[in-house]
Amino acid sequence: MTTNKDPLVVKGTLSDNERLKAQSQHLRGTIKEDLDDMMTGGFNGDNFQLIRFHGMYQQDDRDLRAERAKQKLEPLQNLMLRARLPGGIITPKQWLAIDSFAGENTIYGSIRLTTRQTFQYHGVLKPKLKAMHQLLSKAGIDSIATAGDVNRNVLCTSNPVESEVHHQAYEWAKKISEHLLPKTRAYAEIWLDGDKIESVKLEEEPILGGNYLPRKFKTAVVIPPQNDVDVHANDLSFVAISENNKLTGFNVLVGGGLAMTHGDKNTYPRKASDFGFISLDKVLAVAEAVVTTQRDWGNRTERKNAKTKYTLERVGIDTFKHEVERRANTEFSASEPYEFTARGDRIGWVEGIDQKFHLTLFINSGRILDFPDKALKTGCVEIAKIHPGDFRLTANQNLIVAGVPADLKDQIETIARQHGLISEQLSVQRQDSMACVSLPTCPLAMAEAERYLPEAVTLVENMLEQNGLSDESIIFRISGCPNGCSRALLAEVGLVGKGPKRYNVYLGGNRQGTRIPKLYLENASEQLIMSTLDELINKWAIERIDKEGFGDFVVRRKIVPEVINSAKDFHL
Ligand code: SRM
Ligand code: SF4
Repeated sequence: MTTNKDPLVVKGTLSDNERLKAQSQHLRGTIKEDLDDMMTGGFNGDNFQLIRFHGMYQQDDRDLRAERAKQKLEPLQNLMLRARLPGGIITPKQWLAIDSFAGENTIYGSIRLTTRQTFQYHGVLKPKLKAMHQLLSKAGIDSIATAGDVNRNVLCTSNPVESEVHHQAYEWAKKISEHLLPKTRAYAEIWLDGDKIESVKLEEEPILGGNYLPRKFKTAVVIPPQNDVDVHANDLSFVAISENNKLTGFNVLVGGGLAMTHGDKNTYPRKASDFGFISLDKVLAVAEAVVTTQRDWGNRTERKNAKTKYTLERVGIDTFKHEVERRANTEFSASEPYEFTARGDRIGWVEGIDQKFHLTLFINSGRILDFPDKALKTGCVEIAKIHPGDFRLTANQNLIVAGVPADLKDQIETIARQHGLISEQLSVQRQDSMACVSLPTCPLAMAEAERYLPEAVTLVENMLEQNGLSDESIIFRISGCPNGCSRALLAEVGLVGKGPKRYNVYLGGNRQGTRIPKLYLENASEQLIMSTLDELINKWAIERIDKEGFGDFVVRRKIVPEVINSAKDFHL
């Protein structure tokens, strides 16, 4: 534990979130009482923030705001729920339970797969919240710590093919998730009618601390050569190192993160720093040490600078690393070699080493709903009814039907086709494109993302086709604001919302997800963006060397300067 005298603790007035966490009685606040307040569809005072630690965000439909205001109605308050699914794996039985709530019980009726391998319900009304948590709990699912200043849903490469290492790595993702969870019984008490404990003062949070973390914290387990989880978006990543199909340990990466504020040079995306290799017996101790070091040294006065990436820049990478070694009672050895080659999912069927088959379904922006032309939600239910394996949610917002025995393969494929879950027309460009939720539900959105993506991708597809590059793709991502939830700041072309129909355009990330892109167009209209991309794609088609990716091309040709140390050169 550090003390106030520790020179590495940022002095100053604590942010208001610190007060509310301290006064929350271990995340209880008055959420329970608030549930009975039917004067509002939302939560009052501090509870608005505290419900996030329980996996919920208060929202309203921004498309309807102006009209309701005209009618002198308050915004239609509702809740978004984000579940906790370490590694994104669930059983068909769980899928059926999830589905049974989404339909009639939510305003939007969808199951939304997220960029962090879980699902969200949008538009749950307050009176339905408790029933929702109880239904999920019965299915073995909770939403503890999927938001708020805690360690969030732990990612794990959703690779069902090299299944021996996958299984071992996935077990670690689950263990890390459990180890770093808040210990408070608040969730069980409020949502599951769990017994109230005698004195919350006695409840301890040995890892997260009474005031929890200074800011959200994200962890991933990755199995090279895939980088589907985008390690550089995470505060802490474990890179699986294996020998003869047996996991031997992990390289540890610390301090990645993507969010920034437009024009604020004190905020920037950052690649994670390599700390070195650890053996398996040290995983939990190192995870805990990274979290507690960030807990004690992270900036609690300025939330914009509170994430691990800023702590690392402020105290120095070596200082942070040595503190982790001290706390974990270990030393990192030199990192083991590994290479990332791709980030996308392998859409379609692949055969695993266990003679089982795995079908990756491309889900446009992760939105599972019965659309007029394709009943995706019903299709998933029909598959779940007969599927003996499991489902895997990917960090690219897709869904894997994993572990299908050979004799069920045709039947599952037929259902998927009948419901529009498989399409012959799916280009590699669409597979490699991604958007965050944005409007209408996200309160922070500045421009469209999910709703603009299909049209934007069609334009990019046409440009590729006109240049004889139909089999090629560009990692193309749209985020509705600079928080970058679709990881646009690790894309080869990243659009980041600036205002209605206006985006900043970042170029020069690479296909492996190991380079931050650079600002190329500021506050550009959709038209300007597309005409600029048209010119650049043409140049790329003519001047590329071998199979050079678009991001590598724009950096080599100095169309944008390479971002090497983003703390210094991202904004220049
Ligand atoms: Fe995110 C906030 C959606 C992945 C960085 N994110 C939000 C909120 C909750 C808006 C809010 O605070 O009220 C969005 C809800 C929209 C909605 O209506 O659903 C939201 N984020 C999402 C999801 C659903 C996007 C998606 O299309 O899939 C992803 C849910 C992940 C999950 O299951 O946990 C999602 N968010 C990300 C990622 C990508 C990642 O983690 O791999 C990032 C960038 C990586 C990073 O953290 O640096 C990301 N979201 C943020 C931030 C900026 C944090 C920061 O460092 O400043 C915010 C705003 C905040 O925390 O203050 C934010
Ligand atoms: Fe909302 Fe911005 Fe995240 Fe998109 S990037 S979901 S607009 S917070």
